[in-house]
Amino acid sequence: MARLPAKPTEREESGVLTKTKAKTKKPSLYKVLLLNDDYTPMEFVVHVLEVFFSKTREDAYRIMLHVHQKGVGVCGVYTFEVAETKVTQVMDFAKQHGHPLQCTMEKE
Ligand code: TYC
Repeated sequence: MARLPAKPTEREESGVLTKTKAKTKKPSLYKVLLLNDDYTPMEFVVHVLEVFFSKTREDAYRIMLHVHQKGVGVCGVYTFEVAETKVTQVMDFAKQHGHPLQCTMEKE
């Protein structure tokens, strides 16, 4: 009997209809890190965490204090382009306000 054309994922080989599943790859994830320094005001770092990383004031304060005490801390985990954008935004914002705050990213 006549059959409608196979959909893109279907193939007919020797009368057997095979369907290959489209392969998806999970994107690599990147941690965005804040580094401690002696000059950036604590309140500025809390503000950065609230505005650019959507943290509550409580979480922002906790992360800021962790960075202050340990030297480095994670602000969030994102795909490459989002992480890169956050780093650029934070670095530009800190520079605009004359603070030496450093923000980097590293593969998870
Ligand atoms: N160490 C800074 C101070 O005492 C505060 C600070 C916290 C700076 C976190 C940067 O990523 C940072 N004013």
